Amino acid sequence: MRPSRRALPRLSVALAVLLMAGLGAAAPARGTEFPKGWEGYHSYTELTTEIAQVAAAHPDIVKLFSIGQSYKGRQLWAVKVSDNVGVDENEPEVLFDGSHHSDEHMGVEMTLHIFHWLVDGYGTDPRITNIVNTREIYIVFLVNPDGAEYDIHGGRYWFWRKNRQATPGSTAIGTDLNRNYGYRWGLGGRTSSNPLAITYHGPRPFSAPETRAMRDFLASRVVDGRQQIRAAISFHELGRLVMWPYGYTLTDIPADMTADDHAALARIGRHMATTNGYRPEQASDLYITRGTTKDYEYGTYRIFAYTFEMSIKDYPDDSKIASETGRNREAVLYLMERAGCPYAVLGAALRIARCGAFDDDLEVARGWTVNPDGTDTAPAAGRFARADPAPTSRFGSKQLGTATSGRDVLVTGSRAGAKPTASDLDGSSTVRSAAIDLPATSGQHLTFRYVFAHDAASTSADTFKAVVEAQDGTRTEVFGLTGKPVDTDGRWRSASISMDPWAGQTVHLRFEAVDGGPGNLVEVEIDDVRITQPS
Ligand code: 3K0
Ligand code: CA
Ligand code: ZN
Ligand code: CA
Repeated sequence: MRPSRRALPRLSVALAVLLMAGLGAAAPARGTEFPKGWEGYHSYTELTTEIAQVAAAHPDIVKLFSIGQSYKGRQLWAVKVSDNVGVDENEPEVLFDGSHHSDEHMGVEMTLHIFHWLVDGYGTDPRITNIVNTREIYIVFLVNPDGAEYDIHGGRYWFWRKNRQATPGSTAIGTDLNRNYGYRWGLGGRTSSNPLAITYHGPRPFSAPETRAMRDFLASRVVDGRQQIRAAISFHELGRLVMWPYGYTLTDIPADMTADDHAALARIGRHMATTNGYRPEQASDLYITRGTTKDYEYGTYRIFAYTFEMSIKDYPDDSKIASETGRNREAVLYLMERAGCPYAVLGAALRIARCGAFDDDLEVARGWTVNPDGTDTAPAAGRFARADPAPTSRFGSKQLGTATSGRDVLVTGSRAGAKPTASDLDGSSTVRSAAIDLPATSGQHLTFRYVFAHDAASTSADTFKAVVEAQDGTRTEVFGLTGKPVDTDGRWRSASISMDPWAGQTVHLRFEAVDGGPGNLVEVEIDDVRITQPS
């Protein structure tokens, strides 16, 4: 829909045709089939054939690719579905994945159904058409194909959950892919370091090729420093649950989650559960886990990530595929629609504040560059960094140990050190944001929270500025404070600046702090940098 940003590395039509031809050649005459009565489920070969056919029939909105290979060398097939599918447009992205656990075959049927809803509804169903035109939807159909094939070999089920990877120093096979992600990977609850266990977390985070492929795919969706994927569902079985992060802790809002995120995650999760009849809950309410997909997606990128546990029991045949996938249709469409602004479910004020051209609670990396011009004079320990600030005090509190959201802020000299001046600024430091595309509409405001604290030895040589850098490099100071010889304690304050002069432009934000005298103390902290929606 919106102007193109950059061309994606994509499979050319010719390459896609070659790929499909190659698949045909490599596939056995008859692939592994599901046990009798379950033939309606898709084996890996059937899945491969079907997604290639559907992709070939809809080249205008589907791009077929592989995010990598399984341990046994199977392609991990994925599609992108969107208008102008060959272009990486500036549209909110959504990710669906199926069957990290290979005996949870309904996940594959779910991702296939989502694919069909999108391509079949495009151009006929206005709601689907709108979603495809305004979103970029990624589907990874089957994260664990080796396990899935193993699970059905020989005409019976083997109840195989893990991948089929050899474990160093053990005869045991397989890692639980939903314990192998690298966010707070470790032990806790139903997570095991025993290679024999069905919840074996692997010898180290991302030891499995399948989770590495997911990790690398997620990383590839960071454009201009910012993760493009806003929402995700990982489909599992069983129990009919909608679960949001975190799984690693029973705490509802731990330090690595903001209150706004928790409220929106739970609100969206509860709404989805009203549409499919599932039970909504924080993942750890089921049991504690570490290294799961959604903990990684939210923890690393602040993706609104959910696990759906499908099905109410192990079904005796394939007759429940249509109803079990169909009951998630509304939830899936709803999440794709919410991905444009998840915070909007919390009301208009949050929608305006948090869904403009820029929104950074500083909790994860979003493309700030320290010392962008190479001219900073502050020592490394005194420069801006995104960090959990240590409190400092000298004649009252100076650097505050709290953030206005979550845990982290942009701060000069985040550590307290042995004495208050130990990690002092003592020079100049600058941070520059990633590129920000401002819509051509008036009423957008740059807002941020800040602390500017100094001791009584401060002079007008101590400064804190916000600067807008225009496309042509022109820099305009839009906010500035200077020091005075008065002891000034730290306090979180708010700034709001009109961005009307730059509407329609691509800009960078800069924050510049200068400590003009080595004898004094200057502390600067910044949190919740936003450009509001147009009024
Ligand atoms: O992702 C999660 O929230 C964890 C739940 C998941 C698991 O990995 O233990 N349940 S399942 O194994 O029964 N699909
Ligand atoms: Ca598009
Ligand atoms: Zn599962
Ligand atoms: Ca923060």
